[in-house]
Amino acid sequence: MEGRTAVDDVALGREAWSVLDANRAGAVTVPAPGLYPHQWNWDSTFVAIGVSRCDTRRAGTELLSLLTGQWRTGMVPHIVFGRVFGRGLADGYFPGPAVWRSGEHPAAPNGVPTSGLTQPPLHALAVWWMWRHAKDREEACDLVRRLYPMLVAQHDYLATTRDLGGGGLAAIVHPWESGMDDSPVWDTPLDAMAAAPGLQEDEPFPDRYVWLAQRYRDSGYDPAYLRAEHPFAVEDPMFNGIWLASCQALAELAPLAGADPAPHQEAAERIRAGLLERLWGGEAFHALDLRSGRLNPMCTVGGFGPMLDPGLPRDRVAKLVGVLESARFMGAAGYPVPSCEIRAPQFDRSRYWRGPSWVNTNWLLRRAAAVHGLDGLARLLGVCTLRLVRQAGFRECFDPFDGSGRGSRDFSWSAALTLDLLADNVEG
Ligand code: 2M8
Repeated sequence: MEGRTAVDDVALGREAWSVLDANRAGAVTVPAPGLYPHQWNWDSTFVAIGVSRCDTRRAGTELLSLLTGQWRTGMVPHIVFGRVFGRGLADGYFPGPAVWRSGEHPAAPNGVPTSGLTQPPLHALAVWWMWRHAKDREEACDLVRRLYPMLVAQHDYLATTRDLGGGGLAAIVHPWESGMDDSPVWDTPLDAMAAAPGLQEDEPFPDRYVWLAQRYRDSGYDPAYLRAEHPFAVEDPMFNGIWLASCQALAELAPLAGADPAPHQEAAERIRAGLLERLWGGEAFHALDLRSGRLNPMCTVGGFGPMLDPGLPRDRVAKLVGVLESARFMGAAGYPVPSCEIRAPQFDRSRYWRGPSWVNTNWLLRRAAAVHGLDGLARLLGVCTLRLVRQAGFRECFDPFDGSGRGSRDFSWSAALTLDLLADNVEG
């Protein structure tokens, strides 16, 4: 499903639905059956956002099934393994359940194998999106009431176990938790880790990733180990910008669940203060390596995450938009938004998260532009994203210069978020 010259909106929407149906196994939509045959955390939130435009029940089912993997600590794992697409649990994706061994942990759900890491907490925003767009209000309110306590537990986990820096932000403890796995932002902390006992200095990156996950597992997924010893602890602006937006969403949903919105508003304020005090680098937000105490100088698409906050001061928004629209990002890309600034030596137009444009980050930046009333920018991001999928298909990511597709074909979040853009009639 690619390489077509032009497709009208109705046909494009039909193609998106058929991709989502083909990638669905029971209640779960997997990212891409060949490469990622299980349920992934933030992928399912993007799927829920897209399908909620006309199928509230399917959006709710997607999120509820992801949350069957939630640990009693509140942690929502980045992969929930299942017997899908005819594969056994053991012979599909690596690292699979045998590496994570979630079944041995007392806080993990019984009988639902998961990873031991999390991913960006977009869930509450996805539930708010579903509620906002639902035609059947009663059905949507029921879903909100069911999901609300799980979302609160997730946020509590981040605010306690993951505030490793003590500044109100959540730290990620593995690049996989960022969702932007191979971003050059992780190169420095991963290089610093090379001196750790038990790791070969010239260990290739994929093995370092597995080694890091295994170290955390071998600690018994222990919060005290994370705080004191784990070699990778980074405060990431996209992860925390998404968390902030989800706190605001929870505050809006609280009355539907008969709960008090104030704690979520206060949490959002704490995260905003943390972002401004700890991650602002003068013209964009940067990742803070808690082990070295240094802000990473790289400017990537993740640095725009805090723009999801409508309360971000206007001078900061103006600076961020200046960088985003410059030749460092959108200004020199035919098919924005590149995942890494173009002038950086680490920029690579074809390698995952080191240059290509992605539908999900475009969607997040479009949402960020919209919350600040930047209608022209929001429209441009919507139009450019639809141009990508019209020309190259629902690919996993795209070359930012010529728009050609990269990675998996028929990728779920690219299809789902296309449905969301079409529902807004961005080209109309
Ligand atoms: C990619 O990440 C997985 C590990 O979680 C991988 O590289 O194997 C990332 O693009 C991530 O954002 C995404 O959630 C996942 C599944 O689509 O693939």
